[in-house]
Amino acid sequence: MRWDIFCRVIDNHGDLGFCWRLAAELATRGEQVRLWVDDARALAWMAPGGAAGVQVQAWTEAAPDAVGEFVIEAFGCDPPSAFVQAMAQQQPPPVWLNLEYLCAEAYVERSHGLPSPQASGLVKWFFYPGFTARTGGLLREGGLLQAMQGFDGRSWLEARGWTPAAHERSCSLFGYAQPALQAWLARLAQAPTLLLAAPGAAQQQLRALEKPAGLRVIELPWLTQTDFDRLLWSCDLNAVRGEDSFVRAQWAAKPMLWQIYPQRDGVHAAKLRAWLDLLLQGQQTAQAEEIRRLHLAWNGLASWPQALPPLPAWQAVHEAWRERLASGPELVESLLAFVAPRRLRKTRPAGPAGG
Ligand code: TRH
Repeated sequence: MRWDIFCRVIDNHGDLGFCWRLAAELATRGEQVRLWVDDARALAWMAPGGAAGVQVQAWTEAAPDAVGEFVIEAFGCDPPSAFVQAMAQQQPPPVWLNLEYLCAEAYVERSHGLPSPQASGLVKWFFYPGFTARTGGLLREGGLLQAMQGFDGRSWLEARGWTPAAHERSCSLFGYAQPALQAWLARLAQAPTLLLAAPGAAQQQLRALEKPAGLRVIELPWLTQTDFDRLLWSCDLNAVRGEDSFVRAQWAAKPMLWQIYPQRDGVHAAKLRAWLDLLLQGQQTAQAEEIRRLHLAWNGLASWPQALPPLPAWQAVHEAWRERLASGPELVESLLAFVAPRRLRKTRPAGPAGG
């Protein structure tokens, strides 16, 4: 089947990073994908080899020569109107999905799979990724968990010259600039640590900060998505951000800190708490509270604890969480199951209703 995926790069790299993974995974399962994107530059480092079955197309307002059986607009990005007109003229019309941002809040279960009738006569379906059985789930490529199991992280780091000394632990950092960074460096330096700083705002901020004794910093270049995953598998601790690296760190199941994308109206605080509630559900231990507090501190929502939770206990929380996630829905499988029965429906007659 042919899929058209639309992606607008709003800022940073998560919009394209997620859409690329989705496109590549659909193609791995034999689907043909056109990825329409308004700024594909980051693919040069994220996915320099491309993927068989995925065609990257520059976003255009021109009418398309053809429309696929399935159309995904990522994160409500509004496909061009000429494309939507072409969709409305196709019989049967394509199944059109708005694939939303990842969020752990309860509204996601209520909204997942709802139809939104459009003025064009088409129906747009809301499709939500998520962490629970009543959502679309998370992207998890076939073989991902097995690939991690046999992976020798130390050799991988060594081969790149990012070797932690025998007494050092390793921590990756991919983040936005933020006031809490200095406090995090102080907590990290309580034990000898090699900090592997990914490019971007946090790496730049780091340059100007005082490095406590016990902390060694290496600045990384942009890695391919595949290598970025391997970095997360290899480190003892991962600090990630946004949406896609956040998901990948959960699959890596090492102790992790999530820097949520900060929103001006502050709604990100509730989103962070909703995820922490799921992660720590049923865990009454002191470590669970420490993990919660650390996340709140990292996101500027609480004061800092004196020290980090012991890494083995922290890791056990994430291993248990990964197991729960792995028994839940996988995003591409959910998508395929969702669109199949909707494909042969006719458009509703064009009417005045908008949506
Ligand atoms: O870059 P992000 O902050 O992206 C997003 C966007 O800001 C988006 O608008 C916002 O809504 C969303 O966050 C919540 O973080 P994210 O989502 O982790 O995306 C980064 C991508 O870059 C991800 O696909 C991993 C990839 N990456 C690499 O491939 N190599 C690298 O070296 C690094 C550091 C990242």
